[in-house]
Amino acid sequence: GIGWFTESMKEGRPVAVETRHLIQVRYSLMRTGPAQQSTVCPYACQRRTTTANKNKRFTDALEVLVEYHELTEIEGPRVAYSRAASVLKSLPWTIESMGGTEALPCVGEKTRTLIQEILQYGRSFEVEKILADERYQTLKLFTSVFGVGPKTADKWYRRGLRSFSQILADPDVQLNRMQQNGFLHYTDLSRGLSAAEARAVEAVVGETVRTVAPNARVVLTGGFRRGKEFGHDVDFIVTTAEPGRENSLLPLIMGRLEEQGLLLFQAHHPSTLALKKIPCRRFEAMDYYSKCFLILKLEGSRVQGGGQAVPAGRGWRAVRVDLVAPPIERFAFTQLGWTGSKQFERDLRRFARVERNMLLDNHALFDKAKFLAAVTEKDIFAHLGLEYMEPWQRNA
Ligand code: DCT
Ligand code: MG
Repeated sequence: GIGWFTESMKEGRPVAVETRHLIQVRYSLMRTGPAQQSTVCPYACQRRTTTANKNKRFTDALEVLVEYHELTEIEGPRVAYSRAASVLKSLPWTIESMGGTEALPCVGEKTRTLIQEILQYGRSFEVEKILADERYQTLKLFTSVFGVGPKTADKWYRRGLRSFSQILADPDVQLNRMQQNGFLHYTDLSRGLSAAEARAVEAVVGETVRTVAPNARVVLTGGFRRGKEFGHDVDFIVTTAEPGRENSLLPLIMGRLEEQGLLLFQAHHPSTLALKKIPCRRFEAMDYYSKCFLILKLEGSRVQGGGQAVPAGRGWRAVRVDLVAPPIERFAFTQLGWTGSKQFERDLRRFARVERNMLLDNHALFDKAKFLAAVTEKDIFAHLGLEYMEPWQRNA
Protein backbone atom coordinates (compact mmCIF):
# COMPACT_ATOMS: atom_id res chain seq x y z
CA GLY A 1 0.00 0.00 0.00
CA ILE A 2 0.92 3.65 -0.32
CA GLY A 3 1.66 4.12 3.37
CA TRP A 4 4.12 1.33 3.41
CA PHE A 5 5.77 2.54 0.23
CA THR A 6 5.99 6.22 1.15
CA GLU A 7 7.24 5.31 4.62
CA SER A 8 10.27 3.53 3.26
CA MET A 9 10.89 6.32 0.77
CA LYS A 10 10.65 9.06 3.37
CA GLU A 11 12.68 7.42 6.02
CA GLY A 12 15.29 6.51 3.43
CA ARG A 13 15.15 2.83 4.25
CA PRO A 14 15.71 0.45 1.36
CA VAL A 15 12.52 -1.27 0.26
CA ALA A 16 14.39 -4.59 0.54
CA VAL A 17 14.29 -4.31 4.32
CA GLU A 18 10.51 -4.08 4.16
CA THR A 19 10.37 -7.08 1.84
CA ARG A 20 12.42 -9.17 4.22
CA HIS A 21 10.04 -8.19 7.00
CA LEU A 22 7.09 -9.21 4.86
CA ILE A 23 8.62 -12.63 4.28
CA GLN A 24 9.02 -13.02 8.05
CA VAL A 25 5.36 -12.14 8.49
CA ARG A 26 4.38 -14.67 5.82
CA TYR A 27 6.50 -17.29 7.50
CA SER A 28 4.86 -16.71 10.86
CA LEU A 29 1.45 -16.89 9.13
CA MET A 30 2.33 -20.32 7.79
CA ARG A 31 3.31 -21.56 11.19
CA THR A 32 0.37 -20.07 13.05
CA GLY A 33 -2.89 -21.94 12.80
CA PRO A 34 -5.99 -22.64 14.84
CA ALA A 35 -3.84 -24.66 17.25
CA GLN A 36 -2.23 -21.42 18.42
CA GLN A 37 -5.53 -19.59 18.91
CA SER A 38 -4.98 -19.23 22.63
CA THR A 39 -1.90 -17.09 21.92
CA VAL A 40 -3.93 -14.22 20.42
CA CYS A 41 -3.14 -11.17 22.54
CA PRO A 42 -5.97 -9.24 24.21
CA TYR A 43 -4.86 -5.73 23.14
CA ALA A 44 -4.88 -4.58 19.50
CA CYS A 45 -1.51 -2.88 20.07
CA GLN A 46 0.03 -6.33 20.73
CA ARG A 47 -1.33 -7.84 17.51
CA ARG A 48 -0.06 -7.26 13.99
CA THR A 49 -3.12 -6.49 11.87
CA THR A 50 -2.63 -5.84 8.16
CA THR A 51 -5.31 -4.84 5.64
CA ALA A 52 -5.51 -8.49 4.52
CA ASN A 53 -8.54 -9.41 6.63
CA LYS A 54 -9.21 -13.14 6.41
CA ASN A 55 -12.50 -12.95 8.30
CA LYS A 56 -14.23 -10.15 6.43
CA ARG A 57 -17.61 -11.90 6.32
CA PHE A 58 -17.67 -11.85 10.14
CA THR A 59 -16.09 -8.45 10.68
CA ASP A 60 -18.42 -6.76 8.16
CA ALA A 61 -21.36 -8.08 10.16
CA LEU A 62 -19.78 -7.02 13.46
CA GLU A 63 -19.11 -3.57 12.04
CA VAL A 64 -22.81 -3.11 11.34
CA LEU A 65 -23.41 -3.77 15.04
CA VAL A 66 -20.58 -1.38 15.98
CA GLU A 67 -22.02 1.31 13.74
CA TYR A 68 -25.54 0.80 15.05
CA HIS A 69 -24.40 1.28 18.65
CA GLU A 70 -22.20 4.22 17.63
CA LEU A 71 -25.11 5.95 15.90
CA THR A 72 -27.46 5.32 18.80
CA GLU A 73 -24.64 6.25 21.23
CA ILE A 74 -24.74 3.06 23.27
CA GLU A 75 -21.22 2.64 24.60
CA GLY A 76 -21.02 -0.88 26.11
CA PRO A 77 -21.92 -3.03 23.08
CA ARG A 78 -20.08 -0.61 20.77
CA VAL A 79 -16.82 -1.25 22.66
CA ALA A 80 -17.42 -5.02 22.93
CA TYR A 81 -18.19 -5.51 19.22
CA SER A 82 -15.30 -3.24 18.14
CA ARG A 83 -12.85 -5.32 20.18
CA ALA A 84 -14.26 -8.59 18.83
CA ALA A 85 -14.07 -7.35 15.22
CA SER A 86 -10.51 -6.22 15.80
CA VAL A 87 -9.46 -9.66 17.14
CA LEU A 88 -10.98 -11.40 14.10
CA LYS A 89 -9.20 -8.98 11.72
CA SER A 90 -5.86 -9.95 13.24
CA LEU A 91 -6.26 -13.72 12.79
CA PRO A 92 -3.89 -15.25 10.23
CA TRP A 93 -6.52 -17.92 9.44
CA THR A 94 -10.17 -17.88 8.37
CA ILE A 95 -12.67 -19.12 10.92
CA GLU A 96 -14.38 -22.15 9.44
CA SER A 97 -15.90 -23.74 12.53
CA MET A 98 -16.73 -22.79 16.10
CA GLY A 99 -13.87 -24.90 17.43
CA GLY A 100 -11.34 -22.73 19.20
CA THR A 101 -13.41 -19.53 19.06
CA GLU A 102 -14.10 -19.73 22.80
CA ALA A 103 -10.37 -19.27 23.38
CA LEU A 104 -10.23 -15.97 21.48
CA PRO A 105 -9.92 -12.87 23.67
CA CYS A 106 -12.74 -10.30 23.49
CA VAL A 107 -15.00 -12.72 21.60
CA GLY A 108 -18.05 -13.14 23.82
CA GLU A 109 -21.27 -15.15 23.60
CA LYS A 110 -23.04 -12.67 21.30
CA THR A 111 -20.18 -12.57 18.84
CA ARG A 112 -19.93 -16.36 18.86
CA THR A 113 -23.65 -16.62 18.11
CA LEU A 114 -23.13 -14.26 15.20
CA ILE A 115 -20.19 -16.29 13.89
CA GLN A 116 -22.23 -19.49 14.20
CA GLU A 117 -25.17 -18.01 12.30
CA ILE A 118 -22.92 -16.81 9.51
CA LEU A 119 -21.18 -20.19 9.30
CA GLN A 120 -24.52 -22.01 9.26
CA TYR A 121 -26.83 -19.74 7.26
CA GLY A 122 -24.44 -17.34 5.57
CA ARG A 123 -26.00 -14.38 7.40
CA SER A 124 -26.81 -12.98 10.83
CA PHE A 125 -30.41 -12.30 11.75
CA GLU A 126 -29.56 -9.53 14.18
CA VAL A 127 -27.51 -7.77 11.50
CA GLU A 128 -30.28 -8.15 8.94
CA LYS A 129 -32.76 -6.69 11.41
CA ILE A 130 -30.54 -3.65 11.95
CA LEU A 131 -29.89 -3.17 8.22
CA ALA A 132 -33.66 -3.08 7.69
CA ASP A 133 -34.25 -0.69 10.61
CA GLU A 134 -35.52 2.72 9.51
CA ARG A 135 -33.78 4.60 12.30
CA TYR A 136 -30.43 2.95 11.53
CA GLN A 137 -30.78 3.62 7.80
CA THR A 138 -31.70 7.25 8.37
CA LEU A 139 -28.98 7.98 10.94
CA LYS A 140 -26.42 6.32 8.66
CA LEU A 141 -27.58 8.43 5.72
CA PHE A 142 -27.53 11.69 7.69
CA THR A 143 -24.12 11.08 9.30
CA SER A 144 -22.66 10.37 5.87
CA VAL A 145 -22.80 14.15 5.33
CA PHE A 146 -19.56 15.97 6.28
CA GLY A 147 -20.28 17.95 9.46
CA VAL A 148 -23.23 15.84 10.65
CA GLY A 149 -22.60 13.73 13.78
CA PRO A 150 -24.89 11.26 15.60
CA LYS A 151 -26.47 14.03 17.75
CA THR A 152 -27.57 16.20 14.82
CA ALA A 153 -28.69 13.14 12.85
CA ASP A 154 -30.82 11.99 15.77
CA LYS A 155 -32.32 15.49 16.21
CA TRP A 156 -33.37 15.51 12.56
CA TYR A 157 -34.71 11.96 12.84
CA ARG A 158 -36.82 12.89 15.85
CA ARG A 159 -38.24 15.85 13.91
CA GLY A 160 -39.56 13.27 11.45
CA LEU A 161 -37.02 14.01 8.72
CA ARG A 162 -36.06 10.99 6.62
CA SER A 163 -34.30 12.26 3.48
CA PHE A 164 -31.86 14.96 2.32
CA SER A 165 -34.61 16.73 0.39
CA GLN A 166 -36.73 16.95 3.55
CA ILE A 167 -33.79 18.41 5.49
CA LEU A 168 -32.99 20.95 2.80
CA ALA A 169 -36.66 21.95 2.47
CA ASP A 170 -37.24 22.38 6.23
CA PRO A 171 -37.19 26.11 7.13
CA ASP A 172 -36.46 25.29 10.78
CA VAL A 173 -33.26 23.36 10.02
CA GLN A 174 -30.20 25.60 10.30
CA LEU A 175 -27.19 24.12 8.55
CA ASN A 176 -23.77 25.31 9.67
CA ARG A 177 -21.06 26.14 7.13
CA MET A 178 -19.53 22.67 7.34
CA GLN A 179 -22.88 20.95 6.74
CA GLN A 180 -23.73 23.30 3.85
CA ASN A 181 -20.49 22.25 2.21
CA GLY A 182 -21.14 18.64 3.13
CA PHE A 183 -24.36 18.75 1.11
CA LEU A 184 -22.80 20.80 -1.68
CA HIS A 185 -20.01 18.25 -2.25
CA TYR A 186 -21.95 15.19 -1.10
CA THR A 187 -21.56 13.05 -4.21
CA ASP A 188 -17.78 13.48 -4.35
CA LEU A 189 -17.15 13.15 -0.62
CA SER A 190 -19.34 10.08 -0.15
CA ARG A 191 -17.36 8.24 -2.85
CA GLY A 192 -14.23 7.91 -0.73
CA LEU A 193 -10.70 8.10 -2.04
CA SER A 194 -8.37 5.61 -3.66
CA ALA A 195 -4.70 5.25 -2.76
CA ALA A 196 -3.82 6.82 -6.16
CA GLU A 197 -5.94 9.87 -5.30
CA ALA A 198 -4.34 10.06 -1.85
CA ARG A 199 -0.89 10.05 -3.51
CA ALA A 200 -2.00 12.91 -5.78
CA VAL A 201 -3.25 14.88 -2.77
CA GLU A 202 0.08 14.19 -1.04
CA ALA A 203 1.93 15.69 -4.00
CA VAL A 204 -0.30 18.80 -4.06
CA VAL A 205 -0.04 19.39 -0.31
CA GLY A 206 3.72 18.71 -0.40
CA GLU A 207 4.29 21.30 -3.15
CA THR A 208 2.15 23.82 -1.31
CA VAL A 209 4.04 23.36 1.96
CA ARG A 210 7.42 23.61 0.21
CA THR A 211 6.33 26.89 -1.40
CA VAL A 212 5.16 28.68 1.76
CA ALA A 213 7.39 27.03 4.37
CA PRO A 214 10.46 25.37 2.84
CA ASN A 215 11.76 24.34 6.26
CA ALA A 216 8.54 22.66 7.32
CA ARG A 217 8.04 18.92 7.17
CA VAL A 218 4.84 17.30 5.97
CA VAL A 219 4.06 13.60 6.38
CA LEU A 220 1.13 11.44 5.44
CA THR A 221 -0.76 9.90 8.37
CA GLY A 222 -4.18 8.23 8.97
CA GLY A 223 -5.45 5.23 7.04
CA PHE A 224 -3.34 5.79 3.93
CA ARG A 225 -0.17 5.63 6.03
CA ARG A 226 -1.43 2.23 7.18
CA GLY A 227 -1.56 1.14 3.55
CA LYS A 228 -5.34 1.22 3.13
CA GLU A 229 -6.56 1.14 -0.49
CA PHE A 230 -9.59 3.36 0.26
CA GLY A 231 -10.27 6.10 2.76
CA HIS A 232 -12.72 8.86 3.58
CA ASP A 233 -10.06 11.59 3.78
CA VAL A 234 -6.30 12.15 3.59
CA ASP A 235 -4.56 13.11 6.84
CA PHE A 236 -1.25 14.98 7.17
CA ILE A 237 1.00 16.23 9.95
CA VAL A 238 2.90 19.45 9.28
CA THR A 239 5.59 20.66 11.59
CA THR A 240 8.72 22.77 11.79
CA ALA A 241 11.81 22.86 13.98
CA GLU A 242 11.40 26.61 14.62
CA PRO A 243 9.72 26.88 18.06
CA GLY A 244 6.23 28.43 17.95
CA ARG A 245 6.26 28.63 14.15
CA GLU A 246 3.94 25.58 13.85
CA ASN A 247 1.02 27.85 14.72
CA SER A 248 1.46 29.97 11.61
CA LEU A 249 1.88 27.07 9.20
CA LEU A 250 -1.73 26.14 8.55
CA PRO A 251 -2.92 29.69 7.70
CA LEU A 252 0.02 29.99 5.25
CA ILE A 253 -0.79 26.65 3.64
CA MET A 254 -4.51 27.46 3.36
CA GLY A 255 -3.66 30.84 1.87
CA ARG A 256 -1.54 29.23 -0.83
CA LEU A 257 -4.19 26.59 -1.60
CA GLU A 258 -6.72 29.41 -1.93
CA GLU A 259 -4.44 31.31 -4.37
CA GLN A 260 -4.21 28.19 -6.51
CA GLY A 261 -8.00 27.95 -6.53
CA LEU A 262 -7.87 24.57 -4.79
CA LEU A 263 -9.52 25.45 -1.48
CA LEU A 264 -13.25 24.66 -1.55
CA PHE A 265 -13.78 24.76 2.23
CA GLN A 266 -11.70 25.30 5.36
CA ALA A 267 -12.38 25.14 9.09
CA HIS A 268 -9.32 26.14 11.09
CA HIS A 269 -8.98 25.40 14.80
CA PRO A 270 -6.02 27.27 16.26
CA SER A 271 -3.98 25.53 18.95
CA THR A 272 -5.36 25.54 22.49
CA LEU A 273 -2.37 23.60 23.82
CA ALA A 274 -1.18 26.37 26.14
CA LEU A 275 -4.58 26.54 27.85
CA LYS A 276 -5.11 22.88 28.47
CA LYS A 277 -4.17 20.29 30.99
CA ILE A 278 -2.55 17.24 29.44
CA PRO A 279 -2.87 14.32 29.15
CA CYS A 280 -6.58 14.30 28.48
CA ARG A 281 -8.20 11.11 29.69
CA ARG A 282 -10.82 10.72 26.99
CA PHE A 283 -9.74 9.29 23.64
CA GLU A 284 -12.67 10.77 21.77
CA ALA A 285 -11.64 14.26 22.84
CA MET A 286 -9.77 16.04 20.06
CA ASP A 287 -6.20 16.96 20.69
CA TYR A 288 -5.24 20.59 21.25
CA TYR A 289 -2.98 21.19 18.26
CA SER A 290 -3.60 23.67 15.50
CA LYS A 291 -5.59 21.77 12.88
CA CYS A 292 -7.76 22.32 9.86
CA PHE A 293 -10.46 20.35 8.12
CA LEU A 294 -10.46 21.07 4.41
CA ILE A 295 -12.26 20.26 1.21
CA LEU A 296 -9.82 20.53 -1.69
CA LYS A 297 -10.25 20.46 -5.41
CA LEU A 298 -8.24 17.55 -6.83
CA GLU A 299 -7.59 17.78 -10.55
CA GLY A 300 -7.96 14.48 -12.40
CA SER A 301 -4.78 15.21 -14.37
CA ARG A 302 -2.81 14.88 -11.13
CA VAL A 303 -4.06 11.39 -10.43
CA GLN A 304 -2.28 8.41 -11.92
CA GLY A 305 -4.88 6.78 -14.18
CA GLY A 306 -6.88 10.00 -13.56
CA GLY A 307 -9.40 9.30 -16.34
CA GLN A 308 -11.80 7.31 -14.14
CA ALA A 309 -10.88 9.08 -10.91
CA VAL A 310 -12.98 12.21 -11.43
CA PRO A 311 -16.57 12.71 -12.60
CA ALA A 312 -16.84 12.77 -16.39
CA GLY A 313 -16.73 16.19 -18.00
CA ARG A 314 -15.70 18.05 -14.87
CA GLY A 315 -11.96 17.43 -14.64
CA TRP A 316 -11.80 17.56 -10.84
CA ARG A 317 -13.33 16.14 -7.70
CA ALA A 318 -13.71 17.35 -4.11
CA VAL A 319 -11.62 15.58 -1.45
CA ARG A 320 -11.53 15.79 2.35
CA VAL A 321 -8.12 16.63 3.81
CA ASP A 322 -7.12 17.09 7.46
CA LEU A 323 -3.93 18.88 8.52
CA VAL A 324 -2.56 18.96 12.07
CA ALA A 325 0.42 21.05 13.17
CA PRO A 326 1.97 20.01 16.51
CA PRO A 327 5.14 21.47 18.01
CA ILE A 328 8.16 19.40 16.92
CA GLU A 329 8.76 17.87 20.35
CA ARG A 330 5.23 16.38 20.19
CA PHE A 331 5.62 15.04 16.66
CA ALA A 332 6.03 11.36 17.62
CA PHE A 333 2.92 11.40 19.85
CA THR A 334 0.90 13.08 17.12
CA GLN A 335 2.11 10.63 14.51
CA LEU A 336 1.29 7.64 16.70
CA GLY A 337 -2.16 9.08 17.52
CA TRP A 338 -3.14 10.15 14.02
CA THR A 339 -1.94 7.02 12.25
CA GLY A 340 -4.73 5.02 13.92
CA SER A 341 -6.57 2.81 13.46
CA LYS A 342 -9.07 4.07 16.02
CA GLN A 343 -9.21 0.65 17.68
CA PHE A 344 -5.42 0.44 17.72
CA GLU A 345 -5.30 3.86 19.46
CA ARG A 346 -7.97 2.95 21.99
CA ASP A 347 -6.11 -0.21 22.93
CA LEU A 348 -2.74 1.57 23.09
CA ARG A 349 -4.16 3.98 25.64
CA ARG A 350 -5.96 1.26 27.55
CA PHE A 351 -2.80 -0.87 27.57
CA ALA A 352 -0.75 2.08 28.87
CA ARG A 353 -3.27 2.76 31.64
CA VAL A 354 -4.22 -0.76 32.72
CA GLU A 355 -0.98 -2.67 32.15
CA ARG A 356 1.61 0.03 32.78
CA ASN A 357 -0.16 2.59 34.96
CA MET A 358 0.84 5.27 32.42
CA LEU A 359 -1.20 7.87 30.55
CA LEU A 360 -0.90 8.18 26.78
CA ASP A 361 -2.63 10.55 24.38
CA ASN A 362 -1.79 12.49 21.21
CA HIS A 363 0.31 14.94 23.25
CA ALA A 364 2.39 12.92 25.65
CA LEU A 365 3.13 9.78 27.64
CA PHE A 366 3.20 10.12 31.42
CA ASP A 367 4.55 7.69 33.98
CA LYS A 368 2.91 9.14 37.12
CA ALA A 369 3.86 12.81 36.81
CA LYS A 370 6.97 12.14 34.73
CA PHE A 371 6.81 13.05 31.04
CA LEU A 372 8.50 10.42 28.88
CA ALA A 373 9.98 12.19 25.87
CA ALA A 374 9.97 10.60 22.41
CA VAL A 375 11.56 11.55 19.11
CA THR A 376 10.07 8.67 17.13
CA GLU A 377 7.14 6.29 17.46
CA LYS A 378 9.64 3.54 18.30
CA ASP A 379 10.56 5.45 21.49
CA ILE A 380 6.92 5.38 22.60
CA PHE A 381 6.52 1.65 21.98
CA ALA A 382 9.78 1.13 23.92
CA HIS A 383 8.56 3.26 26.88
CA LEU A 384 5.42 1.09 26.95
CA GLY A 385 7.40 -2.15 26.73
CA LEU A 386 5.61 -3.09 23.50
CA GLU A 387 7.12 -4.55 20.36
CA TYR A 388 7.23 -1.97 17.60
CA MET A 389 4.39 -2.22 15.07
CA GLU A 390 4.80 -0.83 11.57
CA PRO A 391 1.95 1.47 10.42
CA TRP A 392 0.70 -1.22 8.04
CA GLN A 393 0.38 -3.60 11.00
CA ARG A 394 -1.93 -1.24 12.88
CA ASN A 395 -5.12 -1.91 10.89
CA ALA A 396 -6.88 -3.20 14.00
N1 DCT B 1 -7.93 10.30 15.72
C1 DCT B 1 -7.55 10.94 16.88
N2 DCT B 1 -8.46 11.66 17.56
C2 DCT B 1 -9.73 11.75 17.11
C3 DCT B 1 -10.11 11.12 15.91
C4 DCT B 1 -9.17 10.39 15.24
O1 DCT B 1 -6.42 10.85 17.28
N3 DCT B 1 -10.61 12.44 17.81
C5 DCT B 1 -6.94 9.52 15.01
C6 DCT B 1 -7.32 8.08 14.82
C7 DCT B 1 -7.20 7.79 13.38
C8 DCT B 1 -6.61 9.06 12.76
O2 DCT B 1 -6.74 10.08 13.72
C9 DCT B 1 -7.26 9.42 11.47
O3 DCT B 1 -8.66 9.48 11.62
P1 DCT B 1 -9.63 9.18 10.40
O4 DCT B 1 -9.21 9.96 9.22
O5 DCT B 1 -11.01 9.38 10.90
O6 DCT B 1 -9.47 7.61 10.19
P2 DCT B 1 -8.62 6.78 9.14
O7 DCT B 1 -8.06 5.65 9.90
O8 DCT B 1 -7.68 7.67 8.41
O9 DCT B 1 -9.69 6.18 8.16
P3 DCT B 1 -10.55 6.94 7.03
O10 DCT B 1 -10.05 8.33 6.87
O11 DCT B 1 -10.38 6.14 5.81
O12 DCT B 1 -11.97 6.90 7.51
MG1 MG C 1 -8.28 9.42 7.41
